[in-house]
Amino acid sequence: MAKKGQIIAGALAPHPPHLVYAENPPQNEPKSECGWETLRWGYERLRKSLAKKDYDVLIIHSPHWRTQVGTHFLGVEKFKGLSVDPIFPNLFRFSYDLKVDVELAEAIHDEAQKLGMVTEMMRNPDFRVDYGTIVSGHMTNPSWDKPIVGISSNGGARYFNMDVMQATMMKLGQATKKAVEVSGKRAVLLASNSLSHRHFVKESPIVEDMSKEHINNHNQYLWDMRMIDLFRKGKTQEVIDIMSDFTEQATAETDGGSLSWMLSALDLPDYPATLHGYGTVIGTGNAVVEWDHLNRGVDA
Ligand code: 2X7
Ligand code: FE2
Repeated sequence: MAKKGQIIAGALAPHPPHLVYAENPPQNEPKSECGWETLRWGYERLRKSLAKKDYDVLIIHSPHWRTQVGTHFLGVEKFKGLSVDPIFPNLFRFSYDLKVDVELAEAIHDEAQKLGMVTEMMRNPDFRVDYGTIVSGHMTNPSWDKPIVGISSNGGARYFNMDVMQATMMKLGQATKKAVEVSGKRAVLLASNSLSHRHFVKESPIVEDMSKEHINNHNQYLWDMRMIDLFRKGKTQEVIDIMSDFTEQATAETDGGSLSWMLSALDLPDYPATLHGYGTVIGTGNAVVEWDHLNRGVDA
């Protein structure tokens, strides 16, 4: 009998390019002295935790691959190219070379279609993979030795409203879960988004000067702490219930639906999540958080 596939973990895995810049991997041209350690150490803890569980594939939902009609999936086995952050080209010029689990991407695509979603496989081999997917993928698995499934975020929150977007993400989460179960694979889900997302508009002369790094304003911080508190208490239904207010009032990057998708795929966990790290990046709030779905959060 075929092995039953399962989602072994979900993680909030934010993608500020600053984190890759501060890590100095050989793929990234710009070099740094240091920076954003609380988040980078958080990712280190996430990697250690995931390494203990073993998994086959990373499924990444990214706010920076934004499709206006439907949800799209990377549909080519390999992508290679140079990813340059349009806002921070001084920090992120990353040569990527990644593998895609096209079979699983197609399975999620098909399940989503069955639920009435508008979907598309992206078959252009020269497509430039967005930096959200790359940064979350790199920070979670810097060796890139596992394939990914790349999922676009849909612009429905702006075109319609947050509730429409979130209802769609609930379906996408369930489609993801079903496809993973049928696949026989062990999957880790990454919601690639910051929490509060109000940027400073000027960089300090030394970008990694941590004496200049802090939250943009107190309101943003209060919202971040409220969300993290709910994650840690296992109250994810409440997270979903307040997602629209959070997104609007904290200018949060949850408007792309990554977090809603992941929580839906995990069936809205009522067990505690593990906070691996929190920190600000050019004023935005970011948390690395793991839902240990395999053990239902027993170590959290
Ligand atoms: O895309 C981002 C982000 N989400 C947060 C902070 C800084 C840069 O880029
Ligand atoms: Fe972003």
